[in-house]
Amino acid sequence: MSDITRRNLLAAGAAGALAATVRPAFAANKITLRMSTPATPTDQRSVALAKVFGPAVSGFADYQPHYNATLFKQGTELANIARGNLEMSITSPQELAQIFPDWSIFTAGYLLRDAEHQKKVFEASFMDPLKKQVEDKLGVKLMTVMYLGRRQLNLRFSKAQKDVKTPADLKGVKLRMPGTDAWQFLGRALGANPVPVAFTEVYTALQTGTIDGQDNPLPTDKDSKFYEVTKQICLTSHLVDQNYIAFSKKVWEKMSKDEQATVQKALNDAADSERAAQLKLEDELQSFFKGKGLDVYTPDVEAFRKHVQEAYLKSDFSKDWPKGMVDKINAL
Ligand code: KDO
Repeated sequence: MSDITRRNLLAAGAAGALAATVRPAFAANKITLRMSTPATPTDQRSVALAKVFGPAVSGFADYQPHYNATLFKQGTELANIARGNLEMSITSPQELAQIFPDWSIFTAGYLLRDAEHQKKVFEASFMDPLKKQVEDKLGVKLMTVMYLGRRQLNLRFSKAQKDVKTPADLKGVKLRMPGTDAWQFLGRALGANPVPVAFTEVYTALQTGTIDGQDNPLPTDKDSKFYEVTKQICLTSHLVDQNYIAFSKKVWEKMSKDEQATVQKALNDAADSERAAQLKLEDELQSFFKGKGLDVYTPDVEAFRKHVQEAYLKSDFSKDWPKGMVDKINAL
């Protein structure tokens, strides 16, 4: 993102945040909560929001999800919330890092250990200044953390064609990564040749061979049917991937205290149910993919960990990380 785009966005966010007026109690009209995501309607995050969040707030809000990036393109959702065009999205540290460089700490491979560690980190008090900065400067509240899962390599080659043991084996492999700098860097840190492609175009890019592979957690590989157009899953577990529910601060401030409490609880409940569902799927899916004829195997994960961690520590990204934060994260 250019400096000018970033500055315009921050100005829009700050102006939007000032404009709120509280809704009267017993307001007749429901609040419209449009949520835009590139995720499918059957993705566990979408399911939990539709089944747990939507009904819980239906007394005062009309939850309207838009899937498959049909309302806004992947990566433009935060800007649209800041400008007052959208109420909710499922955002990521990679998107936040484009605007706030210190968020890039959460885009680093092999930092978070698992789903529980991820939740503890999001709820830790050292996160307060980072969340506040997003609220004050962008007009976006980060409400809760959703577990997407451990990202794994998923390639068009069989293991016999390409046996990935260490980062050196990914040399020249055209690995699709989402289109931000932080994602592209992770692809390079893994040893591959990263290519940016929007999520909604990944299946076709795999099918036509525009890319050699992609990385996503196992539940996403199943839900988006990537197993139909690939031959192996290499279990690198290089990123314990997380998403945050982004919510318009302007809309939040229009709600009564009771409504705010209901929204917060409903999102926490949705995230808890989604996390349980996603962990269960991760446990079950290796055998599903094997049944579909894919090679599923574990490489030398320590070799990947070492390579990726060294790449981050030497990078410009780590210069922006808040002092002492890696140690605080590791200590949790
Ligand atoms: C992806 O584009 O690979 C990714 O998994 C990145 C995540 O941060 C998240 O945005 C997700 O896509 C989308 O919600 C689509 O499932």
